[in-house]
Amino acid sequence: MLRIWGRENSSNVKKVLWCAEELELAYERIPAGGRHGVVDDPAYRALNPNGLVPTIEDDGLVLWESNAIVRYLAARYGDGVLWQSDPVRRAGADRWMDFSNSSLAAPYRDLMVNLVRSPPEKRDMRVVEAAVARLGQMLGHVDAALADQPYLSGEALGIGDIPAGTLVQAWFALPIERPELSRLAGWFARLSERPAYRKAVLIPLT
Ligand SMILES: N[C@@H](CCC(=O)N[C@@H](CS)C(=O)NCC(=O)O)C(=O)O
Repeated sequence: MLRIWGRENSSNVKKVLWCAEELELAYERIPAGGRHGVVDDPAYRALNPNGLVPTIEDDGLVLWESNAIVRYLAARYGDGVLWQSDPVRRAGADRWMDFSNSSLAAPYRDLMVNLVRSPPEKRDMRVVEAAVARLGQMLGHVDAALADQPYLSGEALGIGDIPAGTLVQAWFALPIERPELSRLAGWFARLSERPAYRKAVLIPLT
């Protein structure tokens, strides 16, 4: 059975759990990272030398890096569902996975560290302000892409929606001022109707 190591409040772990839920895969989740520890155990380091989560083991394959895991699970178990075999359609979705890592993840992390994981007296509000501005600007690109299609992956949910869809939860949940991005809000509403998203992603931010 698929095994997934990681704490459920990690955005990178959520991507993998959401993907597994969408594909209706049977899996075992082993809590790891944060207060659970485990990631510094030699046995875990042998699986993932970075000591980060998530890591998976599936049918003898050990894999880390959340986006690579999502691609693997979708390609192996979700052809025609989350995975598009047509290279052109897949590239259109795949691009948003890299965009999420390169442009959304850093300001998202700044918001989480300051507004969720730090007590008020330890928050750096200048960092928060810059992160809100940067994330708003970058999510503007997502909003624009959704003018022509209901999902970042095209007409249906796919790999391209998973990383950005995971991070956008915080954008709508945190007490910040948001620019009006109606297509982004519509996409988030569509995601929020999905049982897999509700189970893996729409849990309290901690
Ligand atoms: N690029 C990696 C980043 C992994 C990562 O930074 N994971 C964080 C949680 S989101 C982590 O393991 N933090 C240490 C911990 O939880 O103990 C991925 O996408 O999998």
